[in-house]
Amino acid sequence: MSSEPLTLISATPSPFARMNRIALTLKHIPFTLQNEVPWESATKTPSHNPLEKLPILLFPESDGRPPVYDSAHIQEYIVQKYADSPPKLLTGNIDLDLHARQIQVLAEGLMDAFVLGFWEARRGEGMRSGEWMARQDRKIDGAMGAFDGMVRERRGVGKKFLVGEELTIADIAAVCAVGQIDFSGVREGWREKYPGLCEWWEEIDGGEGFRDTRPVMFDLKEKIV
Ligand SMILES: N[C@@H](CCC(=O)N[C@@H](CS)C(=O)NCC(=O)O)C(=O)O
Repeated sequence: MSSEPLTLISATPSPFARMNRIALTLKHIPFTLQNEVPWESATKTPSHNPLEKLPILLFPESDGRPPVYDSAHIQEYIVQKYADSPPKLLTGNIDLDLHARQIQVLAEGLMDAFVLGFWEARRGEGMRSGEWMARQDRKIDGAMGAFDGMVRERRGVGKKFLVGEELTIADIAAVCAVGQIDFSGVREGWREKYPGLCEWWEEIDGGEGFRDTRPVMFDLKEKIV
């Protein structure tokens, strides 16, 4: 195995890639960040992932190992491979970890709905489907409500994190999903609607690994290719 660093193909606003960036940073795993715009013709994304999506984790060329794609799949690799580098990011209890991964699934569903709604909104007048956008909105609102409920329940029993006693992939995923909603401005007033979720999110989002990975918009120069 090579001692060269891993490469993460990422996009500056991507909440999916942000989950992996946070895990790599917290575990002090050296990696090179390769920022791309996956929607444009110059992107290298399709040469590593037939689904043309990022994040993608690349091993050094000399390793000959194929790329790893899908944020949850990458997160699993990071957690398992670097289990000896704290923080662990899972509890080691099968039922609690099932719950942590479930929260990660929920967060990714919110992010997917956000991306689908974002592109639908950019379609020309008359091309846009109100029903499709409403469907995505429902998913976003459903997930936000669910996160709020979880945070209230956990705080009610004096717990800081969503699962177990320490930060896990569940907290990372939920913070990235809520961060995407906040950053994009698609839900004005969410902070007032969910004050507990907002307070919880702000606290974790202000920590190491989170502060320096907050989303930054890129310039979309091309019509989607
Ligand atoms: N399920 C994927 C979703 C990743 C995703 O949607 N990434 C966006 C960037 S934020 C992308 O690359 N989209 C390009 C496309 O859908 O063609 C994951 O969790 O990694």
